[in-house]
Amino acid sequence: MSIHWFPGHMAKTRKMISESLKLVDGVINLADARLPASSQNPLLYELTGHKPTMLVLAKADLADPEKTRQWLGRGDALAVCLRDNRSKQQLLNFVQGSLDGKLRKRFKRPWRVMVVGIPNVGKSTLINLLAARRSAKVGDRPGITRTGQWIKISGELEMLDTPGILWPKIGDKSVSYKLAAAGCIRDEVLPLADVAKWLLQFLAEEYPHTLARFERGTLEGVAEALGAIGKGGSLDLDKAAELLLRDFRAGRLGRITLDLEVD
Ligand SMILES: Nc1nc2c(ncn2[C@@H]2O[C@H](COP(=O)(O)OP(=O)(O)OP(=O)(O)O)[C@@H](O)[C@H]2O)c(=O)[nH]1
Ligand SMILES: [Mg+2]
Repeated sequence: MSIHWFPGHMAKTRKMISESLKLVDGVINLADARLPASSQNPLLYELTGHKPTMLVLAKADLADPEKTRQWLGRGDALAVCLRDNRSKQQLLNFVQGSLDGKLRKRFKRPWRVMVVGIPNVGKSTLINLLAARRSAKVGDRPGITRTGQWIKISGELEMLDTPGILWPKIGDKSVSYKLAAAGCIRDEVLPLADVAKWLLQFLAEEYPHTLARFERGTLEGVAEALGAIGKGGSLDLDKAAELLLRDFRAGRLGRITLDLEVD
């Protein structure tokens, strides 16, 4: 199976990112701490590779802290919870430490940083946190930001919010399931029951304690436990999948990282 998921606005965004690169001093590549590898878009590295690029992992509050520590040990990156105000100073320090102040002084203008990443990782939330106001629209599903938007953070820093993009063809089946489980691919693209079954199998292997309340760790067990009952009293597995994924995305199953390999 491979997902062809590159709607028109993503192609337009790719062009917009390329054209905006000459205006910026650096790029924040925002990934999801639950998917430190799978949420890094190879296409974005291709586009922005020649600019100073800072890797930030958002949603660290939802990820397995031990796994996050391992990923951070691999190189220069910052993991944060963007819903926590204390992340603001950490982010500002990280950006400042990564950019070359010479350029800014020479042109006597604020630093300009572009924020890129796959859909729903928190790009607009990051910008709102730094700006300390709700300048960019955010939402808990992919595809909220539709066009580029410059936002003034301070007299010294401006940021370009961009719509999330995926890469045209996701070949690896487990990467597709991971992205879908984390809410980075629209729920209509893959059958939710398949995504939920993949998640249940992963959890049974890696985080079995999170399934204790679901008998047998099956989707049927989830339907029974969460009361997903359809007409005539039969189990509604689509509803069960939706409820399971909602709980996973909100962190109600615990702190879980879906990418395991650290090489
Ligand atoms: N728990 C948690 N939720 C977060 C964090 N960062 C963002 N979110 C939530 O993730 C969802 C998506 O946030 P957005 O800022 O709209 O994501 P985006 O990357 O701009 O998404 P697109 O514009 O669709 O590409 C929202 O519901 C945010 O509240 C975080 O660090 N932790
Ligand atoms: Mg956005």
